[in-house]
Amino acid sequence: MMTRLRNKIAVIGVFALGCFITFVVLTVNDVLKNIVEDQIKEHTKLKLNSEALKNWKDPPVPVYMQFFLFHIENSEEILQGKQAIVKEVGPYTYKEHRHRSNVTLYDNATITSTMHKSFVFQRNMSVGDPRVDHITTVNIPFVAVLQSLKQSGMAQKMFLSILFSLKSSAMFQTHSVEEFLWGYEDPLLKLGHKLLPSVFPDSRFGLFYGANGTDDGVYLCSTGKKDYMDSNKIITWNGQKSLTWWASNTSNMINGTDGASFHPLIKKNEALYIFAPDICRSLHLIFEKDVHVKGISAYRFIVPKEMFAIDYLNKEGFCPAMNCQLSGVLNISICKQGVPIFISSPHFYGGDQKLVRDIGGMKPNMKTDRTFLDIEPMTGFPIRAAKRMQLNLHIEAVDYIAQTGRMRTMILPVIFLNEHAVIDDKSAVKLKWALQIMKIVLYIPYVILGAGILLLLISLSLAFVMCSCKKNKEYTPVILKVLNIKSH
Ligand SMILES: *[C@@H]1O[C@H](CO)[C@@H](O)[C@H](O)[C@H]1NC(C)=O
Ligand SMILES: *[C@@H]1O[C@H](CO)[C@@H](O)[C@H](O)[C@H]1NC(C)=O
Ligand SMILES: *[C@@H]1O[C@H](CO)[C@@H](O)[C@H](O)[C@H]1NC(C)=O
Ligand SMILES: CC(=O)N[C@H]1CO[C@H](CO)[C@@H](O)[C@@H]1O
Repeated sequence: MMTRLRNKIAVIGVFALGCFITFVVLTVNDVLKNIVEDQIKEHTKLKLNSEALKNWKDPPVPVYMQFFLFHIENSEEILQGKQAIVKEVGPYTYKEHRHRSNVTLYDNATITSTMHKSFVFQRNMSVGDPRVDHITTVNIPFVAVLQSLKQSGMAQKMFLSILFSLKSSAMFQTHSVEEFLWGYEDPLLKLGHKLLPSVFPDSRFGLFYGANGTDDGVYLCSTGKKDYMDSNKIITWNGQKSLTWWASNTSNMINGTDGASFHPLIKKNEALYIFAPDICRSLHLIFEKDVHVKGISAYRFIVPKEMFAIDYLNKEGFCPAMNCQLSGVLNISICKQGVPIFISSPHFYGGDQKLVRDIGGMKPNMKTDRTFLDIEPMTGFPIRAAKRMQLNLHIEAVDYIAQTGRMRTMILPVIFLNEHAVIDDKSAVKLKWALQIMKIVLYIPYVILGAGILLLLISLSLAFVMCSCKKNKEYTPVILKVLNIKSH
């Protein structure tokens, strides 16, 4: 009887030891962690016929673009030198349909493609009908032409001023929201196009003119085959088209694809970089807090408040080219054919108070004005994002151009965008499952360790019981009954 018990104790002890050895092997060599990482790698790599490639071509996550326009309430007074007063009108919401085509995979772990976006109006998510609603705003083609003749002589300017009035081109103009966004024929551009087609390639103008259904050039990305950390990373991007200045690719920050160099295993103390062609370079984001989106835990990364601050821009090397002067705005005229465009956060959030004070009707708000990205840290999947940016025009009076009156020099807000996306329910469920499985897999060593400890305790108590049985043969301890070992 005692030998049988001793054998059982030995067997249990061996199992316990086995558990400890397995635990050590699994944890020291990170075996399971590597398996999980391999799985993530497999799923993020872009390769022929993979689901990753399919989702990359036609991202399943719905993206919405919202436009908020600044209607100028006192254009006559502005020309007399008064402060500008604006009224925010919006949102006008469009669903973005994204599709990549001309996809070619190369042997050197790169892929080229073009990204097409089309915008479909969503009446139920908008304040009104963009064909009906009209707004008054600064005449951008006019400002562009003014800018180009700043250095001209008095006679030329006076002549042009007369020409402008013949063409009834004024500093401020009223258009429907649809025209303003998607294009209208401008009399000045039409004339320019007739006379100098090389300088004026088009007679139409709109902030997003030509952006619907077209692509914004060829992206060359890494497939992640060599180093999965590079999956989807943009290597080059070209073909910034001339008149679609602001419109071109505002963001691709959702779902890790070419907007960003996202990679798995995101850390809170490391900045993320997002490719942002509209400001001619990449943006960096920093960790803010933990958030939950559709049951998935994520890290929120935000554009630092000082994003457009002078010290920051200086440090990042923007300043010499972009001529920084005020905190909170970035002069991007250098990448917009010299048109004096300045970008900022909506309502100059986080910028110099002077910017806000100069314009009547600006109310910065942290909640609605900040750009953020919620990202699942283990896989690096972006699960919610909002990109918010405001476009402003630097305007000033020009001598001998009657249309500019006695206007103050100012940075006048024109429009702000809120491009946002949240993971769709189907992908959220899929991702949640994958994360659960990964977590369970990563817990396996600890379960094994727990089992080892339990078995060790059992064998120790059996050994203890065995010793006491030797002393007292009359007594049958409960544990022996349980294990069905008879002491007689
Ligand atoms: C890979 O090959 C393509 C096509 O031959 C080429 O355009 C690209 O520059 C190459 N990429 C790298 C990173 O060498
Ligand atoms: C963009 O193009 C799509 C399809 O070609 C069309 O349905 C949509 O109305 C267009 N959007 C705008 C803003 O013109
Ligand atoms: C904006 O920058 C350009 C050069 O990139 C410069 O010529 C221009 O004067 C700047 N505008 C202002 C208002 O600072
Ligand atoms: C979160 C999400 O939508 N995930 C998809 C993003 O794209 C990758 C491929 O790059 C897919 O595998 C995911 O399902």
